[in-house]
Amino acid sequence: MTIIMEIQLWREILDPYRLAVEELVVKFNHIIEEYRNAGLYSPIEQVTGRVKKISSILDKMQKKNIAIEEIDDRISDMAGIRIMCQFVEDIEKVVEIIHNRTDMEVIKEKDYINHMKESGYRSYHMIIYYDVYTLDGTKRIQAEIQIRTLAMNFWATIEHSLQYKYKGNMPKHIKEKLLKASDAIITLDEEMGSVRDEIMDAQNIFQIKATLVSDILINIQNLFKVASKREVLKIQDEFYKVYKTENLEQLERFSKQLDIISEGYKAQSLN
Ligand code: 0O2
Repeated sequence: MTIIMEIQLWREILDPYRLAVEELVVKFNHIIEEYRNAGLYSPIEQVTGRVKKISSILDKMQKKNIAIEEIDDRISDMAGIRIMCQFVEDIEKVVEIIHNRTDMEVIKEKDYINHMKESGYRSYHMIIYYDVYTLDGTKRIQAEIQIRTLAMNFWATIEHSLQYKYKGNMPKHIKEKLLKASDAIITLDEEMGSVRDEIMDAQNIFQIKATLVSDILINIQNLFKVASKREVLKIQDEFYKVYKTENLEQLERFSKQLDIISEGYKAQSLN
């Protein structure tokens, strides 16, 4: 009986956090989509979220002497969001985006990028207030957002597993290896940062091309409904020829011409 009551209690406690994590992941993914749809480079590469495991909550309660009624206030990472960026420079852009939002109120920040932890850990942490709407009304909860590069994330994931393995007693030689690896991550991020503009250009071109091809194919498909099959096949052949040239400007020109043809058919069908 008590077990069932406790399970229900945990579900009640965790439900708003689950909702917050789901909503926040959707919102950050939408930011990525907005950038890409506009043909722009997204400072966010990837987003993940999790609700803290009950066992980890229990560990923290024990470690910090926190009572169950206090966990909403005293455990700020019950809802955790992780934002991965390609480059270190992107992190400050993401921090700015979060500051400018009215649905997320920043209450605490920790800059472990410029102030690396002794372990070698690097990441930018933000604690926010976020409102979720439940049957019981609005609940203002805390969520932790960790922002880091893909390389920093690689390091932190491995180091976290080792911390778990050695439970606070990590051998000195492993600690040293991790610090060395952390240095290598700093160098890697710096090297990547120095070719950032070129990488961004390449990715933008890829995105623009992908959007153009998708627009053209949808347009051709729609033309099948209104134009003669022969004409559409001719347009399709033309598209393949232009596509093979790998020339973005030609592809853009073709897309514009196709728009004009489609508009013509639309006008005809309205008359
Ligand atoms: P888990 O298992 O990831 O949930 P504070 O009470 O604010 O003084 P706290 O809560 O430790 O101290 O805050 P901090 O330092 O901002 O750390 C919050 C989270 O950042 C940690 O959560 C980790 O996820 C991550 N983190 C911090 N330091 C390290 C580190 O040295 N290595 C790795 N891999 N991650 C780190 P938890 O609850 O400690 O752990």
